[in-house]
Amino acid sequence: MDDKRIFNVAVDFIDRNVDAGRGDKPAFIEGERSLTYGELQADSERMVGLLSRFGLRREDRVAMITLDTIEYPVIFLGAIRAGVIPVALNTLLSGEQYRYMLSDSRAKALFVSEPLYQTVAPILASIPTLEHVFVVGHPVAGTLDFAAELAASERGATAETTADEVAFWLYSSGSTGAPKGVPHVQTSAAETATLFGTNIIGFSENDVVFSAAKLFFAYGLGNGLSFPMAAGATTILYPARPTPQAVFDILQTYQPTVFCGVPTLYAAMLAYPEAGPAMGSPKLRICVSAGEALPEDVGKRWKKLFGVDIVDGVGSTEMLHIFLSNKPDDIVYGTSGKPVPGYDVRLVDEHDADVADGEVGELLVRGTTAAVGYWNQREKSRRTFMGEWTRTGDKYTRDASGNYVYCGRTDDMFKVSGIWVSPFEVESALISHPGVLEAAVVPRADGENLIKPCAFVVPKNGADLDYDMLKEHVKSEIGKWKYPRWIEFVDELPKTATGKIQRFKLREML
Ligand code: 3SK
Repeated sequence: MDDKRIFNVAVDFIDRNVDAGRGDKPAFIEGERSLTYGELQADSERMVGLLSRFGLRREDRVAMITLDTIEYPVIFLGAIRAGVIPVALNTLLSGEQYRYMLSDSRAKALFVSEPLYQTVAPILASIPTLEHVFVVGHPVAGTLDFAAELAASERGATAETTADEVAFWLYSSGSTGAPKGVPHVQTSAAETATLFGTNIIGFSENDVVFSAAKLFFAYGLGNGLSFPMAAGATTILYPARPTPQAVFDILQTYQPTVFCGVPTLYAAMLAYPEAGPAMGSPKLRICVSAGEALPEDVGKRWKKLFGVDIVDGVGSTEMLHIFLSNKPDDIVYGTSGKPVPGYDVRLVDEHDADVADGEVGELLVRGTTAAVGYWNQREKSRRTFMGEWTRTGDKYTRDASGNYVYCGRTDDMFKVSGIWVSPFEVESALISHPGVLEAAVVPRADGENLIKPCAFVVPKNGADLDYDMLKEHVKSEIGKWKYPRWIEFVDELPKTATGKIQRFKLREML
């Protein structure tokens, strides 16, 4: 149903906490710096004034290429407070990719962190719709100094936005094709916070969260901003790359109660030479994983070493956060769990007919947090946003207990001798070998032009692996016919900025 209520998510995330007496409580901590809920209220209102001073009006778009520093929530929520739409961009892209997104979104202003300015500087003059560039951090000649401009701005009033009005955009990169602008409405972030943050993870004001996934990523935005703010909790921000060593340092220094990572990071932390209980946070109560399915072996080893479970779930930029998930008291490693209450899912075949338990189908999801569509990409929008149901592009099976088991991206699945092979299942079997750090499996034609699995394997430091050893290991784990017929040993796997393996690049290499 259309929702015309006055609703501004900045009010819900900030003012509600101040009104509840949390004005002096840190909402964000970044190294030596912190920002209380009260300071965030004042700064986000000043951000409204700043936008107005520079002629930016409700529904205008402003781009953010902003690291995870305490300015991030000020810019993001301040713009939303003004009814101006922040477009959060991945901070790891190239100048050309930014040229595309800045042109596509027609953002009128850009808020860029100083360390990233050099990447965008060469393309800025080629974007006629961009009127102002604010640099966050050390001032850069020829640009506006965000801190100085914010300090010079009066506090402005919150726009009376409505629930169904667009609040912010993210960009979905997908594995191929041009990135797609994904507009989300005012209520979506608050709803993900209730449905997943509160109802599944049990976020409360007592929590301190660290998300290795950055705020520009839908997964990181929920973990590090929407969920803790909806609960009045505190987030630890870390602007640099979250290496295993850096994450262990953060866990020990800030002692978060909730840690959110991605499978690659959990695997790398487990492989870290000194990894052990003393390296973790003594207050950690739960970990969360998404971005890719968590291999069973990684989840079980993590629980054994650190004594804390990882709640593995699946979400998407299009749905804003996780809609299918394990639950802290119902964890089945190797599965993505069950639908998060508030969402419905279906598994369908190529004719959109529901498949039976145990059969592979494409996952469709229905829920209130779906994006409005893709910006200016009508054909792709129609294919993905099919009325109430949203296509995920993921293939799954459902077991007899109702748990969903990931098989691979629709584009990554392949048939061997007429039977679907889940690259993820073969990869999980490879990863369960103690000498394997990471693995990716793709189809490859043999001498008779028949398709067989081919694996790319990243060995753990110092591991002495060979083909026969891994072949026998996979056969013993998942049966005799799915083992890789070829194994290439590599130093790393191609991945998206958010940690998803780009199997299409490996297919192209073959
Ligand atoms: O990839 C995921 O599983 C995910 C989870 C939450 C939000 C966004 C994404 C892409």
